[in-house]
Amino acid sequence: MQVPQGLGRVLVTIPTYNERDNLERVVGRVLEAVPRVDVLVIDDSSPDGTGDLADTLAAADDRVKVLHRAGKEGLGAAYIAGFRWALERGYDVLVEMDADGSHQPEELPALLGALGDADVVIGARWVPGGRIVNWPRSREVLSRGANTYARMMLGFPLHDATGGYRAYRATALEKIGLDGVDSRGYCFQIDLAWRAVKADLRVAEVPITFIEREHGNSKMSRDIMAEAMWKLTRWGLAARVEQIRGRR
Ligand SMILES: Nc1nc2c(ncn2[C@@H]2O[C@H](COP(=O)(O)OP(=O)(O)OP(=O)(O)O)[C@@H](O)[C@H]2O)c(=O)[nH]1
Ligand SMILES: [Mg+2]
Repeated sequence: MQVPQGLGRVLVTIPTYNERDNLERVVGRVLEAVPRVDVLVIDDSSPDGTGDLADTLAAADDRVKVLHRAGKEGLGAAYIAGFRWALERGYDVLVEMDADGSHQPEELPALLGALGDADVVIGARWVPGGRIVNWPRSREVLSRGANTYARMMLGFPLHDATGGYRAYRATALEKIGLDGVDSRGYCFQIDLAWRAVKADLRVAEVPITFIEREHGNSKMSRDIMAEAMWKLTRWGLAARVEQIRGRR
């Protein structure tokens, strides 16, 4: 698919924590897939030196930028910092992508293409055409379960609200407003999807092939799951209460 001409300046944001073995490859693939984008690595002072590697990549290619953060504060906080950085610098489109190779840079044109008639595009696994490679059954059950729960609680039509391969128009992020977003783990993805739906933005899902990481460690944890369950329940109940109030 062709990347629409009118999209403006595109920034691909890649949060990293200990991704030394993955970073160079993913950045190279992004720049090859869509040469006209910039890439922002958001590193939380990875002990394995990912931040230094990012600096080396930035020194070699103007399109690569680095945001160093003082310590590990979770994916959500890293993305918020990256989005603010990008909005301050006038980027028109912001993409989220993991560093671990799970999200295929070669599918970026499809995500950007779908922004032609959407404000937010989610690369989705749990839609026709979506695929998963190398996930244990337990991870699949967890992800499908979280998404079913999200649909049930929030009543929105999305199939992969936890997915972290996305493209946002800057105007969409401005409308959503980043103040007050405090979700840290996967819940950050659901949080922004939910805010986008509530703000009447056009949210589209395009099928992607998600490939489990080969190098490095997962940051998935019990805390991250607990946060998602608790917040989903709270948001769902708040939406019901609002609905009931509106009906009176
Ligand atoms: N800056 C920053 N990046 C993070 C943090 N936690 C995770 N990341 C990055 O966010 C992306 C997604 O994290 P992953 O560890 O792949 O999480 P996951 O997809 O649940 O786990 P896997 O199953 O191993 O892929 C990766 O690029 C991580 O390096 C964090 O606290 N700060
Ligand atoms: Mg991953």
